[in-house]
Amino acid sequence: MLKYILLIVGACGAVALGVFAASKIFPPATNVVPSEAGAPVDPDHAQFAADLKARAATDADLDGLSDAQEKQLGTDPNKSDTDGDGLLDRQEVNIFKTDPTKADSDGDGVKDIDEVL
Ligand SMILES: [Ca+2]
Ligand SMILES: [Ca+2]
Ligand SMILES: [Ca+2]
Repeated sequence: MLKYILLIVGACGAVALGVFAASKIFPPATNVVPSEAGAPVDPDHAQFAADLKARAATDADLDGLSDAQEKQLGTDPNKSDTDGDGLLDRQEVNIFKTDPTKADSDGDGVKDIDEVL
């Protein structure tokens, strides 16, 4: 009986030693961040996702105009292209100076995107 107990204790010791050795040979990766699902993800991706989430808190449609700016401008804070003309709200306001609520700002029958590009 003692022989079997010693055999079991010896086997457990060998396994413990093996696990210890493996942890020294293959240390846990330090450059990965566990995802919500438990799978490791690229830290750059994790940072990008965190930045995007932070940005979405103030710019729901991620069009580059904050929800507050969109409220002031009369554009849809949940739609990146309020008038559906193919130009983002931010592009119309900051770059092309067209009306982000009208697909044809000057009413000449030609859509803004065809006039500015
Ligand atoms: Ca927005
Ligand atoms: Ca918008
Ligand atoms: Ca537009």
